[in-house]
Amino acid sequence: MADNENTPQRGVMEKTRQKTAKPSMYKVFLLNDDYTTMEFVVEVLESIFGHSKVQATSIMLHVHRNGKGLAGVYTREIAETKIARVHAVARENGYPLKCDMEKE
Ligand code: TYC
Repeated sequence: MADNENTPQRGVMEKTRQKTAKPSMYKVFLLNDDYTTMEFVVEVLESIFGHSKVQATSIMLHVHRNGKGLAGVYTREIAETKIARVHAVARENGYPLKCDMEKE
């Protein structure tokens, strides 16, 4: 009895540690194609991934030359939403631009 009254904090500590576990992170990649314009890819990297014009141009050229490039790293839900936005804006503009994601 006395022992129980003196140690209620243990369970609280364990639960707190479980809830602060870091979420898995996902890399979002942009894929090259022959039809999407360089200007459009730069706009996507600025508007959806928050890169500066200089960063966006550098990433776009990397994708153009290497086939694939890292646009950003996010939690699963944010990564999925960014990919859906890229695909939606690309289709609206008649481009085949594609993204994929990979668990870090
Ligand atoms: N290869 C495209 C062109 O020459 C440009 C491009 C770059 C397309 C990056 C997609 O993810 C991409 N117009």
